[in-house]
Amino acid sequence: MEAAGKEEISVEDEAVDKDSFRDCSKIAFYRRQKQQLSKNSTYRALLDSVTIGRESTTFQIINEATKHPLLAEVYGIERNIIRLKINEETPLKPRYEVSDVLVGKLSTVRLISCSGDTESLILSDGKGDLKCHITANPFKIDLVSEKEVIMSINSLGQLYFEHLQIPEKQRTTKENEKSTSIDTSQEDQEDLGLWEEKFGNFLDVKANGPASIGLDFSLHGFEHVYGIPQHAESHQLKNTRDGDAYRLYNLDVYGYQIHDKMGIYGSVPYLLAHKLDRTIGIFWLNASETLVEINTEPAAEYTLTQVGPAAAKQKVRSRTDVHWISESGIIDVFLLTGPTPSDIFKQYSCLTGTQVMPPLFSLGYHQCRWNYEDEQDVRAVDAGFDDHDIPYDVMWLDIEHTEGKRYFTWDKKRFPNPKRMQELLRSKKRKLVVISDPHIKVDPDYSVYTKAKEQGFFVRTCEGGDFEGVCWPGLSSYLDFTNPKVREWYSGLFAFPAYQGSTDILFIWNDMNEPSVFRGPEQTMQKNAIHHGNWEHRELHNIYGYYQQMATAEGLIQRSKGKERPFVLSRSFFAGSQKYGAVWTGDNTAEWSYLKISIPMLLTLSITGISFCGADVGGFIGNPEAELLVRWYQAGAYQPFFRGHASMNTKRREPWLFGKEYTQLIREAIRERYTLLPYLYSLFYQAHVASEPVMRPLWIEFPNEVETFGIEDEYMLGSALLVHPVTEPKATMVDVFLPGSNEIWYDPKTSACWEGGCTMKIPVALDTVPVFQRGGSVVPIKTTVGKSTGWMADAPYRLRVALSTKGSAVGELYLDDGHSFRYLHQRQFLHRKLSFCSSVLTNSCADKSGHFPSKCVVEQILVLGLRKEPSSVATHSSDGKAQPVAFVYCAGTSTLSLEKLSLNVDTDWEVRIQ
Ligand code: NBV
Repeated sequence: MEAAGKEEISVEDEAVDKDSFRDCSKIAFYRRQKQQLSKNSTYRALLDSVTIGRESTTFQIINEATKHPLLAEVYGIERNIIRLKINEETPLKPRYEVSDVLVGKLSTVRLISCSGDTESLILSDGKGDLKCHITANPFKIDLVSEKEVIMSINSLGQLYFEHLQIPEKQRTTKENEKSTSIDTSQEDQEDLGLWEEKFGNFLDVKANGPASIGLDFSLHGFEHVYGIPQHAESHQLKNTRDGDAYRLYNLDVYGYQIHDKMGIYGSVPYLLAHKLDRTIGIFWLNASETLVEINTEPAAEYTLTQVGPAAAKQKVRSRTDVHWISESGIIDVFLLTGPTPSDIFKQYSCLTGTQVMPPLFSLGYHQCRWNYEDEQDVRAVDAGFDDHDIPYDVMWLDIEHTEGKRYFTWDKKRFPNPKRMQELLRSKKRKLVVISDPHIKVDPDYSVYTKAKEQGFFVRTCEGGDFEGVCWPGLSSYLDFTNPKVREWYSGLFAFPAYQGSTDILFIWNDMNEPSVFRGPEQTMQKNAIHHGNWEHRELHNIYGYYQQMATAEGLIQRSKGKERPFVLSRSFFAGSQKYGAVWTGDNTAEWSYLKISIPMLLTLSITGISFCGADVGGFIGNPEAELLVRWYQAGAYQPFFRGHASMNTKRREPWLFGKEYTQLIREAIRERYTLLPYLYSLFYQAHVASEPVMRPLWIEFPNEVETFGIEDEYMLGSALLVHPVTEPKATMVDVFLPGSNEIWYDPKTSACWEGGCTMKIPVALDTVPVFQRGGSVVPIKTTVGKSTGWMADAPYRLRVALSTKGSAVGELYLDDGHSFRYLHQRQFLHRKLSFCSSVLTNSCADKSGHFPSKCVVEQILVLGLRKEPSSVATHSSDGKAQPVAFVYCAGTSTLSLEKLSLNVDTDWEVRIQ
């Protein structure tokens, strides 16, 4: 079969066909749970069965109606995390448990019983600040921290567990009597999709029958919940009472609709809740299709029936109920108790890992298009950047670069000499990223196919043959990345001798890894396809793409013999994908509303561990008008992953194609990004070592200000910069909320300043990007930009010191070689603390364990908010030498500027202002 062309999938600019995707009403396990839960069956914990072990406390839970026993395990995990596992006590066969997501062996904390009888049991972590109150009948757990019930589990009685059963056809009469787990009449069996489920022309035959699970969590005092990407939705999660639940099911939804709760490309089953004095999280470790219902009840005051002379009032705290429902697997849930946002980030990353430290080049600008036609085209686009004095770091090649969509090959006509092309890029200190999808063309002459086939490395059908589906190359089989042997083999394909035409400047993009299967149900793989270990695809659907990115990253590390950091962009992802690289928001559209929604989408990814994220600049589908393109570059320049991309049938839109004025505006935006790289790279280091997201919703930085909890049209980049991208056409004014009543904010361009705690009307022209520096911060930037990050290693720094109301500021600078693992293994890095206090700016070492010789100097210092004109300024080196320096003070703007300095970035010094 020939490669699938346009006729296989429409790449026209049309809205997504919602009928090809399921909503909740079409999802059988959802319908079943709704129906069964309404029958009020309860669970009882048998607390006389409790075993308190070193690692966990276990006890039985029994369904009062069916008498089926479940086994609950409660673990205390370091850093105030509770893990609750519930499984069948004796399942017919093992149920799928997600492996390879949790990092290392979790350090458990022994839980001790403080009090208990057959009706209730209190477990404590020994320190006394976290307790689990278990009530036997009906079964419920209250999580108590500092004497406050923060969360109740199963208080709404939505614990649900479908026990594995012997398939009907194989049952004896006796077994038939026993299989009472689902209470249904024969007629609605089909409707409930127990053993078979229809969707359109697709029939899902379920070898294991119904196996779904569910549980409710009531979050007391919480009205603001976030997380569970990926949806093209607002940052703050909405009530699902009157509509569909949030769906977590990785799907290829070309031109997805915005403000929709359907599942798209990736899933992180992790939800955060925040209120004034606490942030908590629920991590539901399950990789099967999952639905999340949310219901928030605001605080209320009720007047009780008048009994005496005065009516009694009763206050009810606000509450958010979260109901998780998964198609299969077990209940394995981690309850993160904060209390601060920063504790929550650490707790989550100690489970799933932190953001991998990216190579510096990958924080530069990426130029992509489906497709750059041939080597000539690549050369011309590359030269275009130089001709127009626009920096960029990475050229991207989409699927057409291959021989008939056979990944790891090159189209010989278009790219006759890939190494020559890479040498050209190398000479410009630039990189190449090429695509490698998980589908492999069925072709006996394609060695990747034949070798994988020979070794049984493809996902199989339930009949036992290799699964074949249609994708870009035509008929294709799909590598089973859940198999460690397949991953190892796939990693080996990136070795230089194996991947002909590749060099060490080539990096990888994993697309279509939901996986996307044309003509498959919901354009993905049948749920009854079979993976390694005989697991059905339904068990692990959401983690398939995660495993491909894992194997790809590993392959890039291996090809460098463990020396170089990889860069892998993946469309699909799961909890923990941050360990392997970057993700993006898929096929967005060139419309203002998509530019706007990119902010909440990226904020949600960022707080669920995935800091390295971005959205296609310009919008993938359709043709952005020049103004939209400019605004998108301006926004993208302040987002973690910055890539321009466009679909195949769109007009060319390289930055210089819209006339001089627009070229200048885009140049400005990209150059601004490059000057900011030292700050951004330092933020990535913090994300890597301290779990702090790079891009942060305002509520993270201002957790005590209710006004910030719902804001999603602006955000913080690190703790120092507030960014409010312009997302409306023809804007002349934007309303910017500057938080913090004790804060002061500066416009670094004009040095104007505002007190925090109010919304400002900021006039904007097309060249305005509303960015504000928070008083009290030092932001290190570069004074000059080069053709790419590679040319800027020695470029001098400018320190932008923005003083707080108290006249102080603090910041940091992290730097290393930008590409290797020497920062990790040999501690070759520089981590400096930059602080301004009592009129002295100090550069000191933030981490003495690191060493990295740098020729770089701080050349300029700008102090914003210095109220008094200095009489003198002098630099003091650590050996006591003082040197006066020239300065310019502007009383009108209260700024002090020092230029032509030459202060080594890697040595201690002070700048004293008198
Ligand atoms: O490989 C082609 C495209 C790619 O450019 C885009 O970024 C991906 O999200 N890919 C999807 C497949 C085709 C989409 C119609």
